[in-house]
Amino acid sequence: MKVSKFFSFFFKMFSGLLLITASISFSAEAFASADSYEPDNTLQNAKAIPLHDSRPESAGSEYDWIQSHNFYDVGDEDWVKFYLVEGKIYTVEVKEPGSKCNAAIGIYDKFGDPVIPEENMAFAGEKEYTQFTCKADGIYYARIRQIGAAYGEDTDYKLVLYIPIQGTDWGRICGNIKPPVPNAILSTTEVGSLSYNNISYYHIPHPPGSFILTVEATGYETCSKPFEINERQDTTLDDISLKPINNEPPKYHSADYNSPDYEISLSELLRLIQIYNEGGAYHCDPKGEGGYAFGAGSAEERKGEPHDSDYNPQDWNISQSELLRLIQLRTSGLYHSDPAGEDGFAPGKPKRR
Ligand SMILES: [Ca+2]
Ligand SMILES: [Ca+2]
Ligand SMILES: [Ca+2]
Ligand SMILES: [Ca+2]
Repeated sequence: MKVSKFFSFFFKMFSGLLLITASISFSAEAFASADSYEPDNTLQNAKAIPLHDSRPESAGSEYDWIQSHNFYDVGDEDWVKFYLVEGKIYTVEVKEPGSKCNAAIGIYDKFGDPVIPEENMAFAGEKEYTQFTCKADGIYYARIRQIGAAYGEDTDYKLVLYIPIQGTDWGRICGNIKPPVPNAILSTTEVGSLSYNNISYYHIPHPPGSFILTVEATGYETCSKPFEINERQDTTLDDISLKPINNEPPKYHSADYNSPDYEISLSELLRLIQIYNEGGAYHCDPKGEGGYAFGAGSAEERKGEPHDSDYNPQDWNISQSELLRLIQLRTSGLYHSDPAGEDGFAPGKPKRR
């Protein structure tokens, strides 16, 4: 049958990719260890970077949002994402580079199209930066890649995103988002930021005056909060409680584990394909990639939560149709939890009923 031929090709291709991935992570041990933001080699795997507060009094604080990266092995590149407000100037800077770090910085929109030409002015061991004016509110990406053949030792660098003309009268707004959600967009007319991982605390440099903070998160009603901030002051806002759309708290699919963000990345899909290719049987394993391991395991190892992809029937085995369902959720871009969905999920963004 044509369809099965297509899929055997498809799986062969992915098995090849898996081998490549496995060999990269193996040889990495001989060089340097991966930075804590890996895997982040694609736009889809980009990790959020909040806006750095460039005031001297914020230097060295826990929330200065300076990220430590490196180019740990051949082909490593680092993608970050951030929310920008129209008409403002932004800087992405690679600072304190190791002697072999020769970074180029590219800025991309959500479609992966370059916003400005890639910047590569400095030599190895020198800081690099790019500066640009944002043309429309939205999420943007930076790709930091190594020029030349050096990887591993001495390729480390620090990465910051900041507003270069941040006024001396700026203060900052801080507070908590409940529940903590990754990639929530926090924005005013002046400044925007993405919440980082599952940290509920936000901490954003902001000019003084009266503003409205808007919080948008997948699966939740958009929430607005007026506030006032005085010159050079820290203003702690009341907790922001996000209300689930249709009163159904969003739930992540267990395939969506690195990172959980209502998007099934290629590497997340590959993990399920890997289980399928190994025969489909799996069991719970807290130390296994994504919380599961190959093979039927013991009865004890099948007492935990089954994988969300194992639903038709739930038999501790991933069938081809169950795998196809995950491909469908991935192809739609975002997915969401939906009790009416065949597997408790549905493609696309949640809609109000
Ligand atoms: Ca890296
Ligand atoms: Ca990387
Ligand atoms: Ca994901
Ligand atoms: Ca099954």
